[in-house]
Amino acid sequence: MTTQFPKDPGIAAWVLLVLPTLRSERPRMVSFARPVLALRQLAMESSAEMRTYMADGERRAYELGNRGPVRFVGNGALHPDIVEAYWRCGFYVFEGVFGAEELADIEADLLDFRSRLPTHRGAETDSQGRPAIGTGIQARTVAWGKSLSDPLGGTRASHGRHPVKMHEPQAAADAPEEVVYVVLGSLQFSDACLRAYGHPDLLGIAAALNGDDFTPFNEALFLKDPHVGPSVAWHRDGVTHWQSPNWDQGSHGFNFMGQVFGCTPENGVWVLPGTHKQRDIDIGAMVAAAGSERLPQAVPLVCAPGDVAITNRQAVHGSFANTSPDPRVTLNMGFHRRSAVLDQTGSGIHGSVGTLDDARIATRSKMIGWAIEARHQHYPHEQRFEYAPLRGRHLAWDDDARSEIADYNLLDLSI
Ligand SMILES: O=C(O)CCC(=O)C(=O)O
Repeated sequence: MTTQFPKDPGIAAWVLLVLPTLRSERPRMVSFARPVLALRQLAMESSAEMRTYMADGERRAYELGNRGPVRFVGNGALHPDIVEAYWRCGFYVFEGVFGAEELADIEADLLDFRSRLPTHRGAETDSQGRPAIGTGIQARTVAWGKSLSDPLGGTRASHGRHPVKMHEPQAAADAPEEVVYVVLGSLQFSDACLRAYGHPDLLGIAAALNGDDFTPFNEALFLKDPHVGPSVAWHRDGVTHWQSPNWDQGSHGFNFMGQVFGCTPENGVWVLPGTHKQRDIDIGAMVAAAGSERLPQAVPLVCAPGDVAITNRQAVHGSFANTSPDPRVTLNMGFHRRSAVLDQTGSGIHGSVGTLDDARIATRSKMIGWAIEARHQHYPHEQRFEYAPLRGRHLAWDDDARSEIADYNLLDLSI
């Protein structure tokens, strides 16, 4: 049996089971009951504490010894120092993965991408009157949040995995009411993102860490625009294997986080090193013990343009609202071990609820083949990655493939 893009049988279940919980993701409204002066003082105090926290976190991040260029040793294995540092910390910063040519390609493509976003929540057209990104797509794509808000913390969204609301700084009076901060299923909207997904070093790392038969998870663009980008409250990503008898530190896979403009403590993701090794964690209790959402041992991902961080999905992580003048655009690309996914029930956080059987995995994994081919067309002299599950099979990247990938993220392998 083959599973087809995009009409997965699980869509009905997704609409029934998951949509209602998404609708309940209403941000809690900030109370304006306190006197304005008191609010201002609070903001100033917290910004001074925040600056100290960020400086301390950045210093600790550089002390971890988990950054450097991609290095392979014989037979496609990742350099043992990288493997050790990744498993010790739960993240690693690969420096300089995207070179200047590729970064220019991605930036140009993303300019076009942004011009195709809907004009406001619910709009079906972009500012030029064209059908906007996400129009006609059944899967979740464009997510909106209020400027500098925390859309997820303290809500039931995504199985309640963001238990604590982050501080919501006051946005400027002329800030937009709402901004796009995530676009899911991004490979169907951006050829440059598809080409980046086929990067041989990234796929080589996925094979080295998750096995040659690794599978996709999902892909997304995180947009943290200067002075308005919302936060993503502390959470860990996995929902399926916490109680599995053979659970380990890699059971819920990892996300690559490719940085187009780099990222800083102010606009980037923060990680609590080592938490990917812990089965049980109470984020609410950690925040209560810290007295604020500034978790004391957390460190920021600090990246230059072209760096790609890898973050274990089991590690506690999150990002603060972006009050800085610097934009962040992250290409998220997640991968799993096949054994962690096979015959599990999709969580519905990404993609439809349904059994992640061989057929669904095979269909979803075709994105890797198309990405390798799309990349080869653009960078013909680069050694292309050979993806073991598709060995001997050629997937043409052409107009037929392009129409086939509409709604591909209904099949995301979400565990
Ligand atoms: O990019 C961010 O701000 C958050 C990313 C994240 O939480 C994730 O990839 O799970």
